Amino acid sequence: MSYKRIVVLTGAGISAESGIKTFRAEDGLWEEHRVEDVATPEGYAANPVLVQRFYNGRRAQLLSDAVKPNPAHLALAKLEEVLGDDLLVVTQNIDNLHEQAGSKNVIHMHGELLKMRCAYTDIVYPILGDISVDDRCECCGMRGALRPHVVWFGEMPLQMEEIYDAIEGCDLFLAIGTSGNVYPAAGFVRHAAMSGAHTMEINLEPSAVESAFAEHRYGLAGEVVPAFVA
Ligand code: BJW
Repeated sequence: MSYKRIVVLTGAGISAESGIKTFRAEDGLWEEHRVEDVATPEGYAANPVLVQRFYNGRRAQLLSDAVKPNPAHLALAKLEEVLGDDLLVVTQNIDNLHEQAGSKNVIHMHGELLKMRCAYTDIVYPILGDISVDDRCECCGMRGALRPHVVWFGEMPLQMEEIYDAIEGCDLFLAIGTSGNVYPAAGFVRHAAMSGAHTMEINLEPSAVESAFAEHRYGLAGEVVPAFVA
């Protein structure tokens, strides 16, 4: 690997072989729900019980023994052992499979499933079980204040300044397992290319922004990523 500073953007496709459904496949994560109902602040305000149940179910799945990091997560963790802080993983995923694989330099731009946040104070807490709308928040004592620590449509993704700084300083921008439908993440490739980085997409199929990438490798992330970083 001749690249010195790498930013890897990961999406749901990297966790698919670990048994976590992607969003936009036919049997995807939103199959039984309208996106507006479970992934917007308006949907949460209208039916917090439904939204908490949706995330409680995904949390239980992540914590089950069946879900483990796959060779793509492991290969990126191994690459970090070589590059240290010069490898940054920016993930849109709210699972913790990169961390389980051993990656340390990870930004969760769409939040984390194993955290909750007080809607009034923005204090973030770790969580290993269900959240209920009846739970009292530790910091403000209010019932119903605790919401999933995730970024819904219309909300600002997290750590954007750090992400853009890293993209501007990288010589390789690699996107893995993301459909390129959701912004600002889908726009990172253009930013990286304009900043002079080589850009590569690894995905099952061409993404919505595939024409912005200089290089493409199509196939299962669990096979293509280890082969690429080896
Ligand atoms: C495999 C594989 C295998 C399968 N191997 N590959 C009009 C134009 C532009 C933007 C907008 C617009 N109207 C509104 C917007 C903004 C909006 C947006 O983008 N909307 C679009 C629908 C158009 N964005 C926002 O609102 C964001 N906020 C924002 O923009 O704030 C303002 C701002 C602007 C500029 C700078 C900074 C801020 C917030 C977006 C929040 C997204 N939240 C979600 C839910 C998170 C919580 C949760 O998990 O429940 O994030 S939505 C969902 O989509 C989730 C994902 O992270 C995200 C992306 O999905 P991803 O990862 O790409 O998954 P899939 O399923 O789409 O694709 C998987 C891919 O993997 C596929 O291609 C498969 O082929 C592939 N694959 N198996 C390799 N084994």
